[in-house]
Amino acid sequence: MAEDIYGTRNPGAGGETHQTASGDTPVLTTQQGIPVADDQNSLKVGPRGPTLLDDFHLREKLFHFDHERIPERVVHARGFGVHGYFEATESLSDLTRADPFQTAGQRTPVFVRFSTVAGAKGSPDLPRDVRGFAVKFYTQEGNWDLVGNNIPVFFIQDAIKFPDLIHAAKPAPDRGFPQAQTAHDNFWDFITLSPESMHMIMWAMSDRAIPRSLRFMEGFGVHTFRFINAEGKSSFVKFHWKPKLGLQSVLWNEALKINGADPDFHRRDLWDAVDSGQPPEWELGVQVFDEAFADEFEFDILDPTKIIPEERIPVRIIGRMVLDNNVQNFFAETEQVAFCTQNVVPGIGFTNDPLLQGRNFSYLDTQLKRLGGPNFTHIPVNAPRCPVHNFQQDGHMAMRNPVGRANYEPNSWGAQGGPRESPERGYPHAAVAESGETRQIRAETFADHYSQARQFFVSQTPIEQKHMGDALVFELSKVERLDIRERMVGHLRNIDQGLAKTVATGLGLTSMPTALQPARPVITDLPPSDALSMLKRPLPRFEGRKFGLLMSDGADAALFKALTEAIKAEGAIFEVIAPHIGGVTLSDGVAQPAGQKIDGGPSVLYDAVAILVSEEGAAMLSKDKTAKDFVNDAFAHCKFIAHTASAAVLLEKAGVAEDMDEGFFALAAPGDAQTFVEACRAIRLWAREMTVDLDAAALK
Ligand code: HDE
Repeated sequence: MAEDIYGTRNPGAGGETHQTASGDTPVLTTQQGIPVADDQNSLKVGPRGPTLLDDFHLREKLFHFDHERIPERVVHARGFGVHGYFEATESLSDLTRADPFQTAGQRTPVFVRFSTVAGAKGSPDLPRDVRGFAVKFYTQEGNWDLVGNNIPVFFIQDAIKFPDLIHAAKPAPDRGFPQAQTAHDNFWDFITLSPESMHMIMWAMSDRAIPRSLRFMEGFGVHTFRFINAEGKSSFVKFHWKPKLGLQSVLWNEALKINGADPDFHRRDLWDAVDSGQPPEWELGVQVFDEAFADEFEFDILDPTKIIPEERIPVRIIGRMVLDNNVQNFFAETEQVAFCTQNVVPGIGFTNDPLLQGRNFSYLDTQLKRLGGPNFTHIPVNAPRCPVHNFQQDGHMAMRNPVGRANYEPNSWGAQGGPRESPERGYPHAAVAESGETRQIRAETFADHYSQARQFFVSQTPIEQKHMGDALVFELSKVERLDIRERMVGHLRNIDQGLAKTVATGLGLTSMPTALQPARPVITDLPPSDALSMLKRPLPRFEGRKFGLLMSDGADAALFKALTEAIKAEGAIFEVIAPHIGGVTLSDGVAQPAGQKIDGGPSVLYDAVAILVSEEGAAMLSKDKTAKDFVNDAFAHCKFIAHTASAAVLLEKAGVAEDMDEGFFALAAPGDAQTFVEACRAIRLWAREMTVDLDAAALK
C-alpha cells in the first residue's frame, strides 16, 4: 500500500492522530471501561481486508452514536438552559407555605430553559414567535416548575385545541415547510377561525415576539394559580418575571438578517453574558387577589386569553432570580430537562383554567416519550435536591430503587419498613367546592375575544403600533388565500379601525372586509395600560447592550480609549469589527485585536455602532459592500451611529450623511464618547423609521 499520508496506519507507527495516554491524560476506554489501543482503525483481516465482528470497540462506538438522538420536544424544541438561584426578598408566609417564599434572603436553586415554540431543534433563534420561559425551582419540598412564556396570554382557551393550533403553526404535512414561522396559510386559517386567539395575536404581532435578547424579556406564568398558606387559606396568584436590564426587541428586518448572520444569536448572547460574569437578573412579581376581585373583574380569571392589568392589581415584587451558571453539557441539562406543570409544591395550587388542566396531563406524558421511561426524575437536572423516598421501583434506567425488604405500604416491618405519609407536611390540595353537570362546553364568561386585544393595541406607542401593523401585513402577505387575509381584517375591525385600515391598505385590498360578528359586544373604553408597552418604560442605562466598533488601521487611539471606557462605565460591552480578523493597529502603534472580520460582523449583531477609521481606512472600506451594508443597515434600523470625521467617505458611499438626523454623533474629542453612549439609552431613534420605510408613508 502507498505511504500512509494521513499518518493513521498503526498504533506506534508514528501516525500524527495517535495521541497516546501519558502522565495525567486518562486512558480512552469503552463504555465497559476496557482500555482502547487503537481509535483510528477498525479490526481487519489484512490492511485491505474485511472488518471483523470481533471489534467490539467499533461496534459499541457505532451503536452508541446511532442512538444519540432523543425525540425533540413536539413544541419548544429549540431552547437554551442556564442555572441560577431565586432569592426571596420578603416572607410571604401569610399567603403561602411554598418553601422558596418563607424567609427574606432565602435562596432556592433554579434551572431555566428559554425556547421558541414552533421551530425544530435546529431552527434559528429569531423567528417571530412566542418565547418559552420555564423555571424549575429545586425547593426543599420538591421541584416546582413554573412553565411560562414571555407573553401573558395564550392563543386558545381549552387544551383540546392545542394539537390543532400547533399543527396549524408547524410545517404543512404534505410539503414539510415553512419552518419556524407563522407567515403561512394554515396558521392564519386556524387563527382567523378561532376568535379567542385575537388577544394573543396582538402580542405575537408586537415586538415582544422578536426579542433582542432572552435577557431583555418579561416572563409570565399565564394561568391563574393558587397560593395556599399553612392554615389552608387559598388566594389567587399570577406570576410575572421582570428583567432588570429592561425590555428590548429588534426590528423585523434585523431579525431576518440576524437569523442568517448568527442563527444562535440568543443563546450566544446568554452564554456570553453568564460566562463573562454579567449574570442576567429578573424580579419575580405576583398579582394576588381573592374571590371578591374575581367576581367583580369583567373577565374570567380562569380564561388564559385574558390578563389582569397591572393598573388594576399592582405587581408586588417578592424576589429576584439570578442566572449565573452555564450548563456543563447541553444535552444532559438543556435537552433532558423535563418540565411538568403538575410539579407544584405545598403552598402552590392549580385553578380550573382548562388549559392548565390539560397541560397537567400533557407534560408528564410527553416526558415518557422523550426520555424513554418513567425514571427521568433520576437524571441529575430533573432530580429533586431534597430527600426522595417512595416505593416506586424498576423501569428503564432505574438509578434509585427502594432499599430493604419492603416495597409496599402499609407494612409491618417497623423501622425498616420505609417511608410513611405525613398529613402535616404532605401536599395539601386546595379545598374547593365543585358542582355542575358533566358537559363539553365553553363558559359564557370566556366569550369576549376582542376587548383586551383592543386594550393591548391602544396601550402601545405609535411606533409600536406601526410595528404591529407591519407584522400583520408581512404575515398576511405570505398567506396565499385572499379569503383568509380578508377574514383577518374582518377581525381587526373589532379591535381597532385604524389598524384594520392600515392592514387592508398594506395588503392592497380593494374594499374593506365586513367586520366579523363578535360573540360579546366589544368593550371599547378599557383604559390603556402603560405596562403593556415596552417603549413606555425607558431604560435607565444601556447596560448589557453591545456596541459594534467598525475600525481600520490608524484609528484614533485616544478616541478609541474614551469610547471603550464610556461603554464599560455604562455596563455595556463592545466588539471590534475590522477588515481582517487579525485586528488593527491604532494611531499610537498599539495593536487592537478584532472580534469579527467585517464579513462576519454585520451591524444587526449590535445595539449601536461607532465607525472609528483613518482616512485611508475609510477609503478602503467605502469600496467594500459589507462595510457599506454595515453603515446602511445601522441607519435603516434606527441605530445611533458615532463616527470620526475621517469616516465621511464611508458614510457617503453608504448613502447616509451625519446631518440627516440627530442619530449621528461626531467623535472629535474624547468627551464626545459619553454623550453618544448616553443617547443610546433611547434604544433607537424611532423617528428615523418614518423616513426609511415605504409603509410609513401610508400612515401619514
Ligand atoms: Fe406547553 N408543552 N402546552 N405551553 N410549553 C410543552 O412539554 C402543552 C402552553 C411551554 O423548556 C411540551 O416537555 C399543551 C402554555 C413551555 O422544556 C408539551 C398546552 C404555555 C414549554 C406541551 C400547552 C406553555 C412547553 C412539549 C395547551 C405558557 C417548554 C415538551 C393545553 C404558559 C418547556 C414538553 C421546556 C412544552 C403541551 C400550552 C409553555 C407537549 C397540551 C399556555 C415554556 O407537553
